Amino acid sequence: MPDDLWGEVRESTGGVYRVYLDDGSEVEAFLRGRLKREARAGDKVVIGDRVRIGSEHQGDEIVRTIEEVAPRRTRIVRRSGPGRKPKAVAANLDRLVVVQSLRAPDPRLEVIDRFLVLAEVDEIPALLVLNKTDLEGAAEQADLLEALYRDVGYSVLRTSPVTGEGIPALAEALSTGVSALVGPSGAGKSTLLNAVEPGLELRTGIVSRVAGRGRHTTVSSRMIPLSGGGLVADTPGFGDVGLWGVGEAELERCFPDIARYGEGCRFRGCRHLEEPGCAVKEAVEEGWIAPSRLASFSALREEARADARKGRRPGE
Ligand SMILES: Nc1nc2c(ncn2[C@@H]2O[C@H](COP(=O)(O)OP(=O)(O)O)[C@@H](O)[C@H]2O)c(=O)[nH]1
Ligand SMILES: [Mg+2]
Ligand SMILES: [Zn+2]
Repeated sequence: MPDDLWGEVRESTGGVYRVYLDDGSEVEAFLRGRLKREARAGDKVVIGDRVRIGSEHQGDEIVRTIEEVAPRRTRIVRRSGPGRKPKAVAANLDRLVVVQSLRAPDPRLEVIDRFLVLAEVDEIPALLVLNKTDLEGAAEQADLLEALYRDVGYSVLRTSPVTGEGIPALAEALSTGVSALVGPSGAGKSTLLNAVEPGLELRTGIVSRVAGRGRHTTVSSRMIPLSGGGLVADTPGFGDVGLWGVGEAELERCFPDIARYGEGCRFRGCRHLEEPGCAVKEAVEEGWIAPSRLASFSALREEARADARKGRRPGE
């Protein structure tokens, strides 16, 4: 085997990495040296990373190690608490699917906006999935949300694993590249994946969350290949990624609707609060921007400012 092989990390469990090599074969590899020290410091090799694999004969065995990590095209990061360094959970994603239920639990616009910001900050295309269309009152909710987010510029899908609505369309959307489903717990992410890929049998509902928290459970992240094409990143870290704060300077471009009108404000650096000649405020009053979007933007900006005051570096 030549010494210089590149591949993609498809699974990571307690220091063992399953790597899918460019020649189509799969190997298990470990970290050592500098990469191992960096991993201990929180700078992990994650699923989706492109890595160079070296191999060494030890007796009869071939030991493979990750020698190098290619620069990431995109990455999803998560903060575990105030002041903590953001940690990558997945790299080189092509698409973020933001899943929100229309009922049970009811949708929260600020939560949707946070997940969309997560996609925008790393320039990962986002798709909004409105799930549980089978529940009572869901249709009215869906009409409102779909209009709101289509106007901003996002693709929106309505789904229900119960009736099968939107499942072929979701499979089609996932059929190229690497996607990740994000969104609040209970929105139906695992149920949707099970519907797209029968036989996958991801655990769903509250029971699995409790079981997954067991102290001795080995936490693993993996990429699931779909039979219709495409891969889906499945990592336990996605549940709370939405809480990650984005720096104030980056925030406006993460709200395409606000950024679009913000160029027309009289003052540069307008915060779209009470400044005269604010084109964003005007657009909200005239119905071009949803009030909820400006509210989310303002809330996230306040968070970013509070973080900056605490001396925490915005972003990564
Ligand atoms: N009525 C209804 N229930 C759903 C739908 N999708 C998921 N659920 C239920 O919602 C709960 C949470 O789903 P789950 O997939 O575990 O959510 P996750 O936390 O986002 O992975 C489970 O009890 C599912 O059976 C749907 O479209 N309609
Ligand atoms: Mg789940
Ligand atoms: Zn303004």
